[in-house]
Amino acid sequence: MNGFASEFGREPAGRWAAPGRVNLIGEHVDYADGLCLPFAIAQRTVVAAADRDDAVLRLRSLAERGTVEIDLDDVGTGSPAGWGGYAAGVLWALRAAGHPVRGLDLLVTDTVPLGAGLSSSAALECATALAADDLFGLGLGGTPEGRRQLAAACVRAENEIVGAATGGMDQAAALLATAGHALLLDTHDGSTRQVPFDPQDAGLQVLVIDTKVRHHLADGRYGNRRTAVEKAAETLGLPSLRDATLDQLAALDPGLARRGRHIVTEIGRVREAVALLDAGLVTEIGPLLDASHTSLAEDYEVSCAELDLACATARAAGALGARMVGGGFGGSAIALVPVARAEAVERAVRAAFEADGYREPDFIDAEPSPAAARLATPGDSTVVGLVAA
Ligand code: GAF
Repeated sequence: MNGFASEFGREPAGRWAAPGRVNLIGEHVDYADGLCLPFAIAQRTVVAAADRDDAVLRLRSLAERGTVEIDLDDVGTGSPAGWGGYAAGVLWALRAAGHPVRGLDLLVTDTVPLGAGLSSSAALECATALAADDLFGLGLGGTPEGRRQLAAACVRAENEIVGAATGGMDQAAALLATAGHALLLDTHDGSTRQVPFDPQDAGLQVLVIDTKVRHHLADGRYGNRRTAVEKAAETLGLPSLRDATLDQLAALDPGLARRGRHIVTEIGRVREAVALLDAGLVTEIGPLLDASHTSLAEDYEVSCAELDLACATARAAGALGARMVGGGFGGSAIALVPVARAEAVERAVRAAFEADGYREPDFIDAEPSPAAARLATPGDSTVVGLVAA
């Protein structure tokens, strides 16, 4: 990575990259003991890093995120504010877990589009965690169990330092996914299983449609949904809504019942999708994606007009199924598209957005890719950017 030496006056000790993710299905259930099925994408956030003898974190970004410098002893809720909280929070959480972590000089290159619902924040956290793991000899990055501990530190950073009440799906995907698979994550016990998922092999493509509508997970709307489902579970006297029945939900006030219905039906759809993928029936998951979107839009109310338009247009132009991904209120949708129809779908979505006066969307071909790793050489080609539409 050029620029590290000019920023910090020395060479980096190495570079670490963590992927963004697309969640195939199982949205807004990772904080409700649910099941989700994300996969890592080829788009990555890269950090070049060198360790320091003191407890200072110096952070620079080649993208628009600016500069942060903080003593790790000063890291706390909301400090540092903004994007620096993700990286500083990870080092803070590792220290809090008893690991011998010191300061870092860190130069960040973002290639996961920011705020697009593809987990750019988790990518930054996980790349930082892996750099710290290597540079301070924590020995966690080499095993799934160790990576789970790194993921837990990343989640603490996001929950306690950044103040976003997110679940752990994104960090698990970034640290535990494998190429050619989706990661079945059971957030009840943190267990994972690699589920074969190779859209190309089935003549399909997972087309990401970035609406360019930006959102922030700490803006209150995401946390509000989490609070609602926790309240619903508490009202029913259940540890979570995971095993609630639709009959039980009917006893709740109608607003809470709708939120709960999303959780219960979405977990069911994940189970169905996994059964289809295990049986090699990738082309048959489309209706589950559509149903997931409807549930997120109507029961959970986390979609928006641009996401709804992207999904409806993609379906009409030949997608087998389409849904919003991530936290919602903007960001991206995915469409499962026969490769031969991909261009037509892109054209149709672009035209529909133009007709409605929306910003021009971006498109990415999302391929199930490997988890976070140290990069071997300066010219490593795993670093890719958003495909210009
Ligand atoms: C965001 C959160 F970070 C995840 O934990 C998850 O809840 C997701 O929204 C919705 O499924 O990406």
